[in-house]
This record gives sequence, structure tokens and C-alpha cells, in this order.
Amino acid sequence: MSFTETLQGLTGKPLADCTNQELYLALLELVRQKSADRVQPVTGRKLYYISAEFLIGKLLSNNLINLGLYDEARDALAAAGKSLSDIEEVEPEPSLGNGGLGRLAACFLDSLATLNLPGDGVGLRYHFGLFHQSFEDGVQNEKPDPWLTAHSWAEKTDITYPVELAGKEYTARLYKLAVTGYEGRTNTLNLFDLDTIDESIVHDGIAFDKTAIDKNLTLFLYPDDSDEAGRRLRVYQQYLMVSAGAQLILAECAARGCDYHDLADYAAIQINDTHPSMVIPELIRLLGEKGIEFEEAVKIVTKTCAYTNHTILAEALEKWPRAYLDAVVPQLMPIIEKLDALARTRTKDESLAIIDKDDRVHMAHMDIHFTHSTNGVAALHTEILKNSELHGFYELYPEKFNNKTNGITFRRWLLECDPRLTATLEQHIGSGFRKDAAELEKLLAFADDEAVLDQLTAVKKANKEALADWLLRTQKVSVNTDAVFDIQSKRLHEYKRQQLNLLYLIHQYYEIKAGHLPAAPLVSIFGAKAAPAYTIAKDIIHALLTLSKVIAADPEVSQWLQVVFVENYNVTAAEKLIPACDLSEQISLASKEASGTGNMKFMLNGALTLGTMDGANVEISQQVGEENIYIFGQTSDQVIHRYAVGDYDPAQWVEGDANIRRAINFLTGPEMLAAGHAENLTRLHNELIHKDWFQTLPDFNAYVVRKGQALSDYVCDPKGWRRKCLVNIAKAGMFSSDRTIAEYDRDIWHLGK
Ligand code: NBY
Repeated sequence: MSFTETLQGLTGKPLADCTNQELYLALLELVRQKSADRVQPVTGRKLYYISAEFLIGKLLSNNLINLGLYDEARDALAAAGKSLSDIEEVEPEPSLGNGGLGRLAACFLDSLATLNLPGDGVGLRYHFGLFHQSFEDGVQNEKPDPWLTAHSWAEKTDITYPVELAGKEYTARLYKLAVTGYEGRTNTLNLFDLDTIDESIVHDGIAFDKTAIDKNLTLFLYPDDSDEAGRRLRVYQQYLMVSAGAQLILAECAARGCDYHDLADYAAIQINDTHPSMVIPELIRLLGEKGIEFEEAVKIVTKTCAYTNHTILAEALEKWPRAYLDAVVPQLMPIIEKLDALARTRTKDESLAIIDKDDRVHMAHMDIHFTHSTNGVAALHTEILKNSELHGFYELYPEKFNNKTNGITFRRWLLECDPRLTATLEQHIGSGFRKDAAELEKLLAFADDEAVLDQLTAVKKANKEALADWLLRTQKVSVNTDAVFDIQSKRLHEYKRQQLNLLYLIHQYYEIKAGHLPAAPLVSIFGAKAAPAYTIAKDIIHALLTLSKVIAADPEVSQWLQVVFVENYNVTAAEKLIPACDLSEQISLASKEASGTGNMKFMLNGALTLGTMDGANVEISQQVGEENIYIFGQTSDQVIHRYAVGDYDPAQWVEGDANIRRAINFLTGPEMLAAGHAENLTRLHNELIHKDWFQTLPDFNAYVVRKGQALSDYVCDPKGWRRKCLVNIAKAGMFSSDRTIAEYDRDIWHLGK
């Protein structure tokens, strides 16, 4: 049967007569059938990747590519006068994640299935996700992001588990979403939810009654934790996820004939950051119910579980007041106390305890004591964990610490998002890189081949035109595609330093006004959501939106400089932005970005990195060589030293440097005040002058110089620039998540064995 006939069998009428919605549903059904054919029996150890987030993105194209159906589907639809990319627009993007941590989980699921490894995800089925972002009057506005439509990829099952929260029993229902691998097996993303959730309790944006647990538990990812009810709600969510998850794991292992004493031979559990850490005491509790003594249960769980750390920011390492746990999960507290006591027999160092003297429960400490592996996510990050942040633990358990540098799936971040580049690569180096990313290095043979470099330039130009169309259609802005496209897209956080980029743009505004024209016109594009309760992050968004207006209204400046802030940045937007980027902004304060994964996506798509020696930028720099990347700023040692000395005073930098002073004072100058809100602008101004916790000012001049160098190279040395782009693509192979997953499997999981 031809593809057209198959699809027609599902729609019941000629494709030409179908709406895009009907075609979408038919394709969804087809993908379901085909992915079900690739489910494989599990033998040996199976991985359960537990995570609060799975930022999976739209699935139609991804699944069609992985199942080898994409070209056929596109051509059959085209023959009927339909366009696959129009049909894609019908699909809502699943709203199950926030940032790098969630996107990493999604890339890992893709690579597990691609490498034919048995590995499922375990998480929650949020109804409204993080939130939908819009800008109103220059301010971020949050609304629910409803994505669960009548026909969704996640299928309801009749599998349920009882979960006790604050002494009351709730019923967790399992939904299953098929995860296809590229020419590989089909695995599952298991998502839990309650039947009793009531979406109608949300009002005025994303507000809702935080105490109505049966109605609110899975409404949102990361509910506002600026009050106690919100923080407790997070504990409720986490326990729902780990208790239902642990029951699922035990049930699946039992069904495969596992005697619970041998759990570690059947299951490997990866704890993604500290949100799922309660799985440790919960498994011990459940094993206790099956008759296994505490001491043995601890050994089993330690052998089964492993922990990934994604941050050194102290405020992001969860420490729950014991009172919350007493109230929400009283059944776990006796176990956590016993674990604390056991940990205290291993070390006298009070700072390594699970329950501290202020009665706070340190989730990461429980993870490190009672799992067999703790990994960081890039080489520098792991070194910092070992040498400073977790040094005491490293001394106690050196054998547990290991590095697993992050990666990204090339199926979504090359084949799917950049078909033009993919086709060009195939023309010259064949299609082996689709399965083996290391083959991208074959491209190096063409580093000085003018014809190939021309082709890469044409691809970039076409992608910039496509982005310009998309920006016009969705954001109502038009951009100059002859300009350098400079992009900073990632969560909004002070450590990522969108405010450094802001100060640069103000500096350029003044320079242009003074007749010091830049080498090239610049379109500076941002995409970022700020956590709803993170005031300064929202002020940074406001300042950028206001600056964008000020510049647009000034014809002298606007022909050289444009600031675009994309609304509601998500995976779909990232897939449009990344292939069109010339310069990738990776400017976190050295030591603070654990890895970054956007940096890898931009590099793979032929953008050059402007970045600090932080996270995986360090490894990118090693791969491409320092002549193919724009590095600037303090090193992590210098930063750590500055914090240790504790004498950083931004006011001195403001006083001592006229350019810094000029840029900062512009925030509350007449142009900005006329276009924006004094309250937000003043607060940001004060924050930068009096605090600047992430040391923006010491890196300001180095950043201005390095960025100027990049723009001048783009214009004055186009040949050199294009060569650098080629080298970046060719050297991106090590950042495939297939490599990362192979390392996790080799060192930690040993799946299928
Ligand atoms: O994980 C990110 C890191 O910042 C990034 O450097 C790394 O590449 C990536 C994958 O390893 N972390 C991250 O995305 N974290 C969060 O989004 C997050 C959000 C909320 C909370 C904690 C972490 N929270 O506790 O509310």
C-alpha cells in the first residue's frame, strides 16, 4: 500500500479534501501504529529517568523522522496540495518543561531509544505547563499554557497507584507517551496525573488556590514558591511523582520476575536534579512493606539509584524545612531520620548531614550518601563540584563522582530544524553522520573549499530569511537579514547575564549616536521566560523591551541596531531561531552555568560562540580551537576568588569607568523613563550599582571588545568567518547526546545486562 493510501485509510477521504486538523490526527494515529511495532521486550537492567521536566517539543516531525516516514509523508501531502509544515502548526507544543534540565531529559529519551537501550521517563502530566508568556506594556504577563487537547500523544491508561499525601489517599493515574528512536526501538515516557484536577480554579493569569491539592496538584510546573503554600505544593508534586514512579518501577520489575532483593539487577534509576530525591526514602519504605529490612533496603536503593547535579547555585539546591515533610509526607520522615543517622556514622562533618541544625532536609546530601553515582554535566562543573561545592562529599566518596558532559539529539537539532544544512552536509560527507555524529569531522576536508563555504553561507542566509518571515508573522517585527543575527535564548536568570548584553546594547546606542558606527548592523534577539516571582529577571525583560522601543524610534540608531524579544520562547521557537544564528551568546558568569546545551545547538547549526570559559563552553573551545570561538571575561578561578575575598563593590566600577557609568545611568535616563516604567528601571539600576551579584561590570569591557571583534571579522574577513563556521559544525560531534548516553550506560547504568 502506498503512503497516500495508508493515510487515506485513516482519514476516510481523499487527502486533498482533508483539513490540516484531520491530516494531523491521521498522522498521529499512523505514528502510533508504527511506533507500537517497534516496542521491544526488556531483558536485564532497564533505566527509569525520573525528572520534574521533559521539554519534549512538538512530536509529529520528530516521530516521522525517527520512524523513517518523514520524506514519504511530506511528498504524499505535497502531491495532495498540502504542506507538512502547515500541519505541524496544528500541533500544540507539550508544555512539560522549562529549561535545559528538561530539554536534556528529552534529548536523553531520544538517544536511549536510538541506541536501542531500554530506558523510560517518569514525570508529571502538567495541564498548563510552566506558563504562556506574553508582553503587555513592556512587561511579562503569565497565562496558563493549555496544551492537552482531546487527541494528545500521551494516552490514558487504566493503571493507577495510591499515593498518600498529608494522611489522605489520592489516586495517581498513568499516561503513556511513546518515545521513538531514530531507526531504533520505542520506549515510554510515563506521566502521572490525578483525575480530580480542576482547570477552572485558575484565575487572573496563573493564580489558584494553592491548598486545594486534589484540584491543583498537576496544574503547573514549578508553582510559585514565594509563599509557604507554594513551597509545600512543590513537595506534594514531588512526592506524587516519586511514589507513583516507585510503585510503577516495582510493579514492572515484579512482572519481569524480579525478586525485590535483586531490584538493582532489573532497574537503574537516574535522579534528575533534586526534585525526584524523595524516591530514595520512598523506595526504602515500599521495600519495607515487602518485608525487606532497612539496612538491606538502603543497600538495594543505593545500588539502583544515581544522581545528576545540574547547578552549583546554593539557592537552587533544595533544602526543605522538616515541618513541610512532617506535614506532607509523614510516612517518609522516620526513614529520612534513619538515613540521616546512618550518614552521621560515616562522617563527623556536620555540613554533610541530611538534616541540619535548623531542621532543614538537604535533598542533594541524601542523594550523594544514598546513590552510587553523582555526576556533573560538564568537565568544569564536575571539577567545581569535586573541589569546592561538594568537596567534603568528594573526600568521603571519591569513587562516586564522575562527569557526563551534556549532549543534544542531532535528530531534532540538525535533521529536523535545519533541513537545508542537513542536505548540504549529505551532499559532501554522505549520511553516516545521521547515525554517527563523529562523522561530521569529514567536513574539515572542505574547510578551504570556496564552493562548499559559499553553500554554507547560502544556507545561513536562507535560514535568516525564514526566521525573518516567522518573526514578521508571529511577532509582527521585521528584521534586516543582511545584519548579523546575534541570539541569546535561554531561561532568564541573573547568572546567565542577559543584563550584560543589555549594557552592551546601550553602549552601542551611545557609540552610534556619537558617530562611531559598528562594523556591521546587528539584530540582537532574545528569547527567555522569567520565573513569575523573580522580580529582577522580569525587570531585565522590561529593560530590554523598553530599549527595543527607544532604539526603534530613533532612525539614526535603528539602521544599525535592533533588539527583538521573542514572546513565549519554547522549543518550537528555538527550532526557528537556532539555524538562523550568526553569533551565539553564552555569557554566563564563569563557574555558574553547569553546562549549557543551547551553546551546542548553535554551534551545530554553524553559529560562532561569544562566551565565557564556563560550562561546556570550555569543551567547545577545546574542540574548535581558540581561533574559532570568541572567548572573553574572567575565568572561573578568578570569579571564585572574588567571591571568596568578598570585597566586590560594583559602585567602584561605576565610578571608575565612564562607559559603564554611561550605560548604567541610561537605564534611568529620560529616554528609557519616557518609554518604560520608572519602578522597574530604577530597581534594576540599583541592583546593578549596589549588588551585581553575578559580576557583570568586571566583564563589561572585555565583552564589548570581543563582540566588536566578532562583528568586524564578520564584515572584514568573511572568508575567515565562514571557515570558522564550518569548523564549528565539523567539531560538534562530541556534543551528540548519543555519546553522552553511551557514557552513562558504560559507567553507571549497564542497561540490558
Ligand atoms: O540544566 C540546567 C543548567 O542551568 C544548565 O547549565 C545545564 O546545561 C542543564 C542541563 O544539565 N538547569 C536547569 O535547567 N534548571 C532548571 O530549569 C531549574 C528550574 C527550577 C528549579 C530548579 C532547576 N527549581 O528548583 O525551581
